[in-house]
Amino acid sequence: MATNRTFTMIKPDAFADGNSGAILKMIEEAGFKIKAMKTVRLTAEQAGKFYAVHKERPFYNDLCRYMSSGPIIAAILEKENAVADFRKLIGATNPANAEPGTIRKLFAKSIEANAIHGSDSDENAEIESRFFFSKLEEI
Ligand code: IDP
Ligand code: MG
Repeated sequence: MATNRTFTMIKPDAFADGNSGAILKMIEEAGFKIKAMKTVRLTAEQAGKFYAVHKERPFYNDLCRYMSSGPIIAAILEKENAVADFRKLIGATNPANAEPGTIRKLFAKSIEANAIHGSDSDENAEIESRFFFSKLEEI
């Protein structure tokens, strides 16, 4: 996958609260192009696979429950320096530490229900995109 891409999910809390439109507007206004997007609901097992890297963390089971608690929006985004710029746009994992104006500062409820996901590397952006979208070559 091109390295000018990242992967995002609008998480169940933000989706349920009707914040998807406002969040997508911020993403587009920050210069990201939406290359692919869909609404899905993960099973707890699928959420567990997506977050397998956190398997040993104390919050893992809660995280899987939360991420499968309702629909999410999964999307592939394109922009120069996409991964780093998107992490900046979403803000710190814990909204208490997120910069003003970031998506998590505006919409996150807690360190767990933090509104949005952003890949942390080009490599993970590709792995995570393939988790949700097939035929990446055609996107
Ligand atoms: P990130 O989403 O900012 O990359 P990660 O450390 O990769 O943060 O954690 C993945 C997700 O797990 C977070 O976005 C959040 O939903 C949840 N999480 C992370 N740390 C905690 C915690 O200490 N308590 C509860 N949930 C957490
Ligand atoms: Mg992460």
